[in-house]
Amino acid sequence: MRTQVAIVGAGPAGLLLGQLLHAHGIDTVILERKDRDYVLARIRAGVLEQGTVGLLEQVGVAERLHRECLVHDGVEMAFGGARHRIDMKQATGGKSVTVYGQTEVTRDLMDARDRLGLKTVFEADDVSLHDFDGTSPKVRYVKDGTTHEIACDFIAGCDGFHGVSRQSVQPAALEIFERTYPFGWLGILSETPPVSPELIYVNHPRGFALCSMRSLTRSRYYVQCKLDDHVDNWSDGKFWDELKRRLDPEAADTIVTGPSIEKSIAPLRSFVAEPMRFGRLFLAGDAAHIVPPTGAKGLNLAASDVHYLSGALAEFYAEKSAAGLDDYSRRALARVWKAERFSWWMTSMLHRFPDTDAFSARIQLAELNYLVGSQAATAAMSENYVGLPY
Ligand code: RFL
Ligand code: PHB
Repeated sequence: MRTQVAIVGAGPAGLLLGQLLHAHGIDTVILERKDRDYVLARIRAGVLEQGTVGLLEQVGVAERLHRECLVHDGVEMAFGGARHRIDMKQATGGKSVTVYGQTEVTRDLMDARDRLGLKTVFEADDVSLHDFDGTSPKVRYVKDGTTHEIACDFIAGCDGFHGVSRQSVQPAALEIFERTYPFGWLGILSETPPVSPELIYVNHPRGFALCSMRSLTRSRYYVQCKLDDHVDNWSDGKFWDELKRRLDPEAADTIVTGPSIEKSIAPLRSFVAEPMRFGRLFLAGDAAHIVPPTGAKGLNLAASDVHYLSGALAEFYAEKSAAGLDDYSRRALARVWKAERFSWWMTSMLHRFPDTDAFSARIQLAELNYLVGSQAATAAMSENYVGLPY
């Protein structure tokens, strides 16, 4: 088999890259380790920047999004027993974010790929990357016990943090920047109306909490938990009790609880691997970098990476110029590091760390008071939250 760009991973990065390249007439094959239903069942991100929505519009897969999404012009920060609204739309001169689940984005992209008849191999085992130092890279995989080889011009490693692409690079060629956090997020999804029309980010002595949503009838809530905690320790009742204890009295009184339809624990990590290009292999999305979810940036960074990468590949094929490809890693990393900083800052301001003493707790409250009380601070947070320009 031959294709122009072999894409490893059918998450948002790989699927969106496939659509963007198709729009430029570039042929792709996507190899995905899991089956389709498994990929669609992963509950993850929920907040899209305008740039991400713009890319989905550009490739013609935003119709259902516009019908079903919720547009949010602000967020609330809760601390010291009260809630404070940040009017992001006002602070950014009219920008907002879109609440629409990653699951739905993935489904829309997969459906579009199917309609166009573009090739995706699900349950591709033992994917391996070869010869990306030269001009004729290859990707091998096993499907139903048979080994296949795809010859290609380029490989896009969109296979997430635990994928094979970054691991195929000589360790000496990579520089890793990493911070792990001493806590996780316990998240649940429930068929209940959201407690408030906008997201609530909570700093509380018992730990961080987040009230989010997927629709007007489906809520997503998180509480900070111990790193070694297990979902089996958390009955639905215990989760709701803990969440209520961290909310302001009004939210705690009005929240509608119900059975969870998903419950999981995610560790928090900041991670960047530099560079993002190795010969004819390009990394994009979580394969190259991880942010803690506090800033809602992971999926949006995957989208901005593939925006840069698709533009560079289109330029290569149309103009026989490698200038864009040569600049991909620098351009992508410049935006990645700003989102890393923002996500680290949100995480630091909102969570209880093992070494959060009385002084650090007061500093967090001062930071939050400054954030909600200063136009300059509100503007700085808002422009990052809605998404920095590409
Ligand atoms: P993905 O989504 O991990 O997809 C990678 C795909 O590659 C496949 N794969 C392989 N395929 C073939 N061969 C191999 N050897 C392979 N190894 C792996 C995998 O099966 C998978 O299908 O990476 P991608 O595309 O880069 O997308 C990144 C996003 O998924 C991620 O950054 C976000 O979910 C992060 N995130 C959030 N991002 C936001 O922008 N806004 C949010 O509100 C937000 N909330 C979150 C989040 C992540 C969370 N968790 C669970 C980590 C909330 C949570 C709780
Ligand atoms: C979510 O809805 O899952 C979500 C929203 C905002 C975040 C993280 C996760 O910062």
